Amino acid sequence: MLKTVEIARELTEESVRGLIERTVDVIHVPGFYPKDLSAEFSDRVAGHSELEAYKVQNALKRLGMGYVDVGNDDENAARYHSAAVRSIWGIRDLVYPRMTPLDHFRLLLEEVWTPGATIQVIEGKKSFVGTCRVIEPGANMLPHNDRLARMLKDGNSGLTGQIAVNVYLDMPPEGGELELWLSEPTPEQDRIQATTDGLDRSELDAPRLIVRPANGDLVLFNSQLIHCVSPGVGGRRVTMSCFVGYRGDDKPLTYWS
Ligand SMILES: O=C(O)CCC(=O)C(=O)O
Ligand SMILES: [Fe+2]
Repeated sequence: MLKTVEIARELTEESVRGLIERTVDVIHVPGFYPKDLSAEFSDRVAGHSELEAYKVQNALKRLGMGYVDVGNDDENAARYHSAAVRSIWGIRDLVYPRMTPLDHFRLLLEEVWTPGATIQVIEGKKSFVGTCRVIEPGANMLPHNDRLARMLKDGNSGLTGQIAVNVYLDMPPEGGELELWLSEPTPEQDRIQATTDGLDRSELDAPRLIVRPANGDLVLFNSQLIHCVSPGVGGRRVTMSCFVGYRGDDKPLTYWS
């Protein structure tokens, strides 16, 4: 029999550990960021001159290059790292002196996790953190999982767990839900993802858990498990996100985008 789904409503050391151990399926904190500020921040992100389309799917646009866009290319890696901290500052400036939702999250994470939390270093350099994504209505994302080691040349990140963090700033009137399969890809499915955008939905069962966050909500889930976003209807979908890396209960967490 399938176990019941476990939803935590608070960001605590236990709930974070629960995601890693898979005793918690999702952490969903409603009203994490004020609704009025979510609307203002989304407008600034969506109207930003540096908003870039993903190389492969241009209905997905983003502010801040994610490590996923490096794609094992040295020039892209150099571009990613040289812009990393400047991009963090650029996004912070959009609402300064108020806080972005991810800056608030980074502080809370440091406070709840006993050994603390810090920016992930990749190949000796600081990472960017806080990608802002704008997804146009109808855009189709493929089911996938996210695992830093798959993107590294030596295939070794030192992480034993990875969590996806999203703050939902502007949700479409319909669709745009977060779909969670609560299962890991097979080794074959993991391999497929090294060279594609994701998995064929028709080859998977139905998602086990569907989360529909409201504007301002914070959601964390285990990114090593298969997940997807359903196409939005009737409006854009704006989020701010990062990953959190885990390497043991007695080690600091790290974050990057
Ligand atoms: O936007 C979302 O709800 C999830 C996006 C995603 O795939 C991730 O955060 O890893
Ligand atoms: Fe993902």
